[in-house]
Amino acid sequence: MTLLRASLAAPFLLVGLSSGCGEESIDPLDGGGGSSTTGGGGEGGVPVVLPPLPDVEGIGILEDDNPDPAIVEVNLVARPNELALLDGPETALLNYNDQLPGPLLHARVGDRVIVHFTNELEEPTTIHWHGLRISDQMDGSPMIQNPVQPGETFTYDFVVPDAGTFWYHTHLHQIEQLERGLYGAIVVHEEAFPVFSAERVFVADDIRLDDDNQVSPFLTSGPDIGAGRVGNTLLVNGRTEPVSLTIPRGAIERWRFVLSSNSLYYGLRMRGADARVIATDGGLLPEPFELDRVEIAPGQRYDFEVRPQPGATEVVLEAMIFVLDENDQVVEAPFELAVAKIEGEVQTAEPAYPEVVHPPVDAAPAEEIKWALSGGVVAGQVEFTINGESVFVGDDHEHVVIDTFEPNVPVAITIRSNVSPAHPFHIHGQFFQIIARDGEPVFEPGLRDTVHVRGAEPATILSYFENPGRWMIHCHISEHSENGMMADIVVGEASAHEH
Ligand SMILES: [Cu+2]
Repeated sequence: MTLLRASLAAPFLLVGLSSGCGEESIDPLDGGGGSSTTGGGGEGGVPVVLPPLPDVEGIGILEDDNPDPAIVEVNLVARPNELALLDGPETALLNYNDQLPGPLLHARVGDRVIVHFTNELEEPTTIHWHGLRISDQMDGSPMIQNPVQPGETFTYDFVVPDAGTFWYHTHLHQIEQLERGLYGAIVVHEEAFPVFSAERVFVADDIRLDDDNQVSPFLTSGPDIGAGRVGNTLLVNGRTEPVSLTIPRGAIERWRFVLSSNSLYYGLRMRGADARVIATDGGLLPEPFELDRVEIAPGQRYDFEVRPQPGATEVVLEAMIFVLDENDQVVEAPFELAVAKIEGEVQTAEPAYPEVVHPPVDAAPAEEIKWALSGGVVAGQVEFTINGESVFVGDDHEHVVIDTFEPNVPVAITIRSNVSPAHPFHIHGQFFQIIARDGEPVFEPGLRDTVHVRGAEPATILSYFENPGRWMIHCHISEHSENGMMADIVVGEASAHEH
């Protein structure tokens, strides 16, 4: 059982926000960041120093080696590692900086992030910064970046344009590299971030271990390919036990949740707390909403505002997951992910949320297109497709651009599947909003970079394609993407550097 640092029992002190950097609206069309060291500027242009970033508890943080407050400069090493996940033998994994998940990349919107990456694996790899709308040259796409070979280094260098909860992970040989642990979380704080009594991050995953606690062999046919490999052991922040912590009465906390699983999706719910969804993949919502339960697909994120209920003794975050019961029937069962004992008391000021405006979803789309997800067996090999195209990433990968978009023009895309139970479908470098399922409008507020396309229920998304470049689109189930359910789109002018 992992025990996180207990919350402060003393009354929480609000970090002073200077008047020069109070509420700011977020321009959804402004991809740029600007310096984070100074706020709006006081009288006579005197720079206003922004408050330090709050602690984010739950995962060790990447050490920032750069004294410039506007630059986060870190070192990441991917290499084989062994960790004690269960009693008995340690599990052979692949990790970033020998941690599972990899260490937390923590920045403020507008910061420049420099990652000195070293590949100490015995195979090539890249790092994808899932959800960051950065340059396609830094996106970790093996279609653009030459994969980093064993023993080689690469420097990722970009400005983070959006605040929110994101994650990073390998984008090569993903079936095995991702399952073995090459992923980590990213937290980017708003310039004038709402202040909570605590912030926590939870990264949930599952892994399939054999009787010797080793990662089970990877199968090339059957349900692992059809529906995606599912583990037999749940992991939260790299542990097989629910996260154990304490939360004081009167607390108002921000819980950031990343689902890094391969194909397992959760119904998330909370007991003992008044919880609201305050952010999705693309950051804070214009209007938080309350939940009994929210659905989360692989690759997606939610931020919750959590307030312990007056009569409760604990706050429990749990996942409803479909499992097989003893009669081999599919049933939904609850799994505790985090248990917070309510201890002590604090007084917490109401968090001041910045004004957030999302691109309108009621605008008539300039274009309505369809992406058909399909698959079959071709010459004895499973092959998944998008609009009939099958793209493989590997040593002799192909380049297939299935669509080209004008930047900042709304396009509605209906994604339909006729193969496999579901596809968590990810678009690199862009945000979109989910506007309909099976042709019916839905209430799924917030910016997304990943949409769960469930079988026989087409999902319609609306995107403004605000970030020019050449971008991958793919199912986030590794067995699907690596067997062809992957393609590229181009927004604006095609990238100058491709190979
Ligand atoms: Cu899929």
